[in-house]
This record gives sequence, structure tokens and C-alpha cells, in this order.
Amino acid sequence: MKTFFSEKHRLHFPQAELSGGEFVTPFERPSRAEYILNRLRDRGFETPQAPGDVDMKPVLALHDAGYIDFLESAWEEWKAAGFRGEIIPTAFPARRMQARCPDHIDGKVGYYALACETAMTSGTWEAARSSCASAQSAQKHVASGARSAFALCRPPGHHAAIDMFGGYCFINNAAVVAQMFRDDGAARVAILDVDFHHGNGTQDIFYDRGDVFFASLHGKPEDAFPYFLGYADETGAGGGEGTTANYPMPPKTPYNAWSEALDDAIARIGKFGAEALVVSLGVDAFKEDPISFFKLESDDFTDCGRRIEKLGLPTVFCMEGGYAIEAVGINTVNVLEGFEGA
Ligand code: Q9C
Ligand code: ZN
Repeated sequence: MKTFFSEKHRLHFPQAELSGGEFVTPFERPSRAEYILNRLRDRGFETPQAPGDVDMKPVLALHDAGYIDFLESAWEEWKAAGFRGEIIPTAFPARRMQARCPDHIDGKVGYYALACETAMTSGTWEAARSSCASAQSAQKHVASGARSAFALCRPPGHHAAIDMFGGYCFINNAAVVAQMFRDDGAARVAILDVDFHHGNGTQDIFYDRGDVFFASLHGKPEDAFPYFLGYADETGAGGGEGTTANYPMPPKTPYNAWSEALDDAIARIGKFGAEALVVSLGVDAFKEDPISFFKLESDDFTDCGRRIEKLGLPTVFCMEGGYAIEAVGINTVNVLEGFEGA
């Protein structure tokens, strides 16, 4: 399997994440990519290919134009306002307030944020574009006939909604890949999100579309980030009714229960008639993940890859979360090896 990766991910390295009332070193940090790269190399994968330039057309087809403008200019505006730290939202359009975008950058950041753990810095926008570019190069490789490809995306993407960043995500890479498969002529595309967290952004983008099926396995919203989406009764709307499938699961969920949900999601995707598959590949369902609560073992990820392969679809894997950093490489590559028949 070919892999795609941009060194520009390093341009996104905020120093602080607000967690439990403290500023800590962000869980989503550049070294995560190193562990994955090392493991890919150790297991005999070809050297990852650097992506081409990002194509903003499918990005703008899914994300709000004002949101993309905001991401592009946020750092300059933040500096111009005289702020000295990293960009962190502090005020939000909460219940019964106006949903109008303010002019001041401090207000704009809150308007376009869904949470405040994710700081932005000078290089964040360029890194987010390069992450999306890796996903796009992987899609092009598969669209031109390869069975599968892996995009080592950093920053990740599945929390990025139509017009909101957060949960470490800015551009929804997996959604962009799905859209590109549609644009290339696939009538129906599926996105399978196995990251521990609900893929709220992906769900938001495709909620009323019947051409893209979205399935997510995740910690139940009563107990887990992003808290405000991902219930089982969210099944799509309008033309998309029935094309969203959520599998919220409780703390300590082991692989036997998790894999039942996986099999159900896979069966639904098969019945839907998807012609291409995008996997939002987070490995934070691992038992030792520091911010998650499922109990998957490293070998379970190999089995997960095997089950996904049985769909027989052209498949693009986009890296999402996973924070037990030394195991992130092992668990990620296990999924890819399982898929490839190891
Ligand atoms: N105290 C992804 O896995 N909450 N994003 C962190 C830490 C945010 C996860 C809580 C988790 C975001 C792509
Ligand atoms: Zn996650």
C-alpha cells in the first residue's frame, strides 16, 4: 500500500492545550507522525510520498467560505489585535445568543470554534492544507486504480464541521476524499470512522446527503468528547435520512463488543452500495490511550483491518487520532497490514 505524508505538518505545533483546567503539552503533537513513519519503515512499507498542492475546490464545496477565510487570516488578525499568545477561543455563541460573526478576531475565533482545546499558531493553516493535500494525493492514487492508500494526515480532520474547528481538526480530510470520489463518478461513497471520538464534523457535512454514508464507532456522547453529537438516534435528515449510523459505546468497551458494531457498520455500508470507502483511521480506541476509554489491544487493530478489507472496496485511509504515542505507530500499521492480508 502506498502512503502519503507531508513534512509541513510540523508547522502546526501549539505549545498549549487546555485540559482539566491546566495548560498541558498538546496530546496531538508532531511526534505522533514520527512514530507512525518509523513503524511504516520497520514493517517494509515504501517511503511515504510527498503530496502535490492542495486543491481547494472540494474543500470549498464542503466547508463554509467564511470559515476558510477565517482559518487563512486568523493568525495575522490575532497578531494585529495585539495578542501575544496562541489563538485560543474564549467566548462562544451559546444558547439564545446571536449567530452573527463578529468583526473582532477574539469574537470570530469563538464563532468558528466548537471547543477551546485546539490552539492555532502561525503555521497551523499551512499544516492543515498540507494534511488535506496528503489525503487528496491518496485519493488520486486510488481513483487511478490502486486498491488502497494511506494518508498520514496531521493535523487530523474528522471533528472539523462545515464552519467549525476543534478537537485538533481544521479541514475535514476524510470528507474531502469522499467528495473527490463523488466528483470522479462514484455514485455512492461511504466513510467509516473508527476513531474513539465521534466524527461530528463528517456527520455535519453529509447529514442531509443520500450519496455519502457515514458510520461512526465512538465513546457515547454522555461521557465523551465531542459531547454534543453522536447519539444513536441521529440517522440523517431529508435526502440523507438513513445514511448516518452512530454506534455510541460505554466506558471499558472491549473488542468483542466493538467489533460487533464494526461488523454492523460494514454490513450497512455494503447494503448501501458504496463504490468507494474512506476510513477515518484513529487508533485512540486502544486500551492505553490517555484521553479515551475503550479497551482494544494492538492485535485487535489488525483484525479490524481484515474486516474492513472484506468489503472489497477501493479504500483511502486518513489518519485521525491516537495519543498513546509509542503505540500509535504499531496500531495504525496493524490496521493497514490487516487490510493487506497480514
Ligand atoms: N483532556 C481526535 O482524536 N478533548 N480528536 C481532549 C483532553 C478533545 C480528539 C480532552 C479530544 C479531541 C482527532
Ligand atoms: Zn479521536
